[in-house]
Amino acid sequence: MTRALPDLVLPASQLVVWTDLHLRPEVPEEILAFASQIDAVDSETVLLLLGDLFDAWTGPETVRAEEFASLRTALAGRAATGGRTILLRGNRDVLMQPSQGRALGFELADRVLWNGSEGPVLFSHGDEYCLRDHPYQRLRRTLRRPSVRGLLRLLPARARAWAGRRLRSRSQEAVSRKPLDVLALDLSAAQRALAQLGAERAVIGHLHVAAEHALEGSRSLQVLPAWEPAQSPWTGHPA
Ligand SMILES: [Mn+2]
Repeated sequence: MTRALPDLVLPASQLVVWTDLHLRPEVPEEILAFASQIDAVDSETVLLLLGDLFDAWTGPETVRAEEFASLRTALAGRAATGGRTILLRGNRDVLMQPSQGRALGFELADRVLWNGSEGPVLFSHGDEYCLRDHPYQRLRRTLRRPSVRGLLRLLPARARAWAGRRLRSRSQEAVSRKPLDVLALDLSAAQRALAQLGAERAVIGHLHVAAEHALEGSRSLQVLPAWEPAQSPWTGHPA
């Protein structure tokens, strides 16, 4: 049993997309760099983040640190001018709740569909296609179980932070933005998702290294690289 957020259909607007930022208080210069990149996105453009905005989201206390002040200000400023920001939950922010996203100025979703100039595009974090990583898929199912998430939310912030650190040290991506095993990717899972939703192209993050995979027919899967300071975003024009 998993509880997925409903798919979101985006309007015909310009998109600016980044993924896998893995922001953490230990690297404040990256938080500052990303905050200025947010400030540079105009309010007509939808800012879409494909997951893992935070290196480990354990609850609202994650962003209370002084190091995150510039990010909080940038997100709130964008929301105040009517700019739309959407975060797709990655494996590092899977415990985030929609109300917690709203409090920071963004919408939370698991998948979004967008009608681009080159056909309908399905955006998601991409871990749902990594079916060959069996231990990770077990962990993913556990963390998405409403009972487990409810339990985690009841823990005091300090206990959650401890659990988050334990989880990170056990995860194969203990190093932020380290390349993940591309062999875990099951292209037929992406193919099925695209066919179901009538989309032509899947765009994901999660693996941290840019790649392009041809699927059946004219369909394709694009993996975006993990964000780095000063990296240009993926941009797209609506149909
Ligand atoms: Mn990641």
